[in-house]
Amino acid sequence: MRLNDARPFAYDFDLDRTALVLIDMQRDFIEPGGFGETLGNDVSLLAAIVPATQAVLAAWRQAGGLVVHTREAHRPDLSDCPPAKRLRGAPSLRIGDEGPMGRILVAGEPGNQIIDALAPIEGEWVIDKPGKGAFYATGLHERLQARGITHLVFGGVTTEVCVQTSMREANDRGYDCLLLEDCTESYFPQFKAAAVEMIRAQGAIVGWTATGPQLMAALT
Ligand code: C5J
Repeated sequence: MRLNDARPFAYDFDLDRTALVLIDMQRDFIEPGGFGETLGNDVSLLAAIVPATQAVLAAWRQAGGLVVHTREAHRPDLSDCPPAKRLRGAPSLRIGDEGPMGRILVAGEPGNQIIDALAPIEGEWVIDKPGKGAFYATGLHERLQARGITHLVFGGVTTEVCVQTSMREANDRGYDCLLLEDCTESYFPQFKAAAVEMIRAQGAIVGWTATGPQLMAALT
């Protein structure tokens, strides 16, 4: 398959060797009362990408492609949360604290679930990651290798933090990565714009960018 409208140039992919990776579309970031809001952010900005992401997810499922969902999640004893991560800054609630949706960024808590609109279905992978990147301490690379995956199409939040970190990790491991611009968002629009630009700069130094409708057109 060829996505002619991708930037900075066409993106070729084989559906059997490509996974759609949705980063951290969990209640902690997208709904009020979670980690995103404790940091002082307006979470409604992130909720705006849900319809576009739902459309791509439906088309990808229809085409039969592999779907990977990630969640930023720590063990309940926080043994995988470095103090440097937990204690930095002055959020109103820290990782592990009890919030309106349960303990912040802790696996199994209500706030840690993928939002209902994008809930994983049988056969899709759900990767809990203690870091910002999807490849740190998750075994994701080994699973993708075993499945023969060479290309990754990314959406999710936030663009400049967990999405960009995951794309850079993937790029260094040899994957050809594409970011769906309308399926990713930041609490800071200027950070999203900069991240999108830097990903595709210098001849796709981190990867390609395109929109959900452009990808869906290539799938048909
Ligand atoms: C952040 C994420 N921003 N999923 N996490 O802390 O981007």
